[in-house]
Amino acid sequence: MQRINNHFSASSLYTYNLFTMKTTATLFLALILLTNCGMMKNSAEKASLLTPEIVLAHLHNGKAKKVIIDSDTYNEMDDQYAVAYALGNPNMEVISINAAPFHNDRSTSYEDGMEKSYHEIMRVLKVCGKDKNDYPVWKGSPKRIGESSDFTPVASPAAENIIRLAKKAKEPIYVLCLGAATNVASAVLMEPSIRNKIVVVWLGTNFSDAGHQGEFNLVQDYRAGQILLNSKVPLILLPASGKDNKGTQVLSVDQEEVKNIKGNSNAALFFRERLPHEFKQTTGNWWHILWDIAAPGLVSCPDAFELEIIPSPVLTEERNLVKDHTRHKIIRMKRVDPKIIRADAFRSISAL
Ligand SMILES: [Ca+2]
Repeated sequence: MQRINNHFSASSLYTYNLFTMKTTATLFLALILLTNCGMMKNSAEKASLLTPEIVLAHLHNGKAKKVIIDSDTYNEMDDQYAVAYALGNPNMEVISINAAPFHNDRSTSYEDGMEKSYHEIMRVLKVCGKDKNDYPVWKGSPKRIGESSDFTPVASPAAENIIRLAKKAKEPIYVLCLGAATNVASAVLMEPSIRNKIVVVWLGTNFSDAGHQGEFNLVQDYRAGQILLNSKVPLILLPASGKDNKGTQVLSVDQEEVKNIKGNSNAALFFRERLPHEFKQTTGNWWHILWDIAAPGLVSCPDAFELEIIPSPVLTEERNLVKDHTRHKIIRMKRVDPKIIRADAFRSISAL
């Protein structure tokens, strides 16, 4: 398994001894799995036993992780790279892929965005020499949780897939949420006990110093974002941008960088030439930000990230992110080394 030295070791914000964390995490994970067999079924309102410290230790344990990808794949050109990155990477095992809703100028409605994402996932799988028999693909919600005012979950094959896989998991599953959090938040509302089995990695929000929360994935389903931050589900937040911190926006690529995808496989040709060319026709240049590769990047190369444990911020009805030190804790990315993640992504895609 590939290991990369801790790029941020000198300035890392969390000071826990990793050896102690790993030992503690192993014991706690065993306890969690035992208690899940019985009494925890009746304690849905309790917080997850997967504390941020245990999640950090598990993330850094050097073992391959099981992941579910939940992706608004057609909305941009970064989800496709993120999916291929995960498929070609030895540090994770993709156990299924969900289509998420979105509505922008590439869709006529949230349902249309979800349907187009479903077909885009199929296109990416085909390009990578795979199909539904290799990786189950599920349709997600046709609408937002935010279309009702009372936080009502939206049942979908994708949400039910998360619940089904989480219930039988023997190790935490990382749910890589690359778009609106509708499917994931619905799954947590429908079956709160999965909070002991999943870790949600969400590309959502901006850093609070960016002020008003206009981040795309959050705006797509604001209620779903509120649910993730309120539900006590284990959460690793990957913000897009901030005033003094660029967040995942540092993951830009240009025509020269994309040439680091090597070989002449269908996947290599698609991601080095065809997909950037498709977007060049609409944007006029090759330069692009691949925000979503941050999520598989975190699972594959956690040492390339500077992470901090913070009280889960409150998303107000006025769409501001407000600190509240009385709240439960989550993990948030402070900084990522884009060179490490780009290199790992392109190496993984080259291996397809
Ligand atoms: Ca996305």
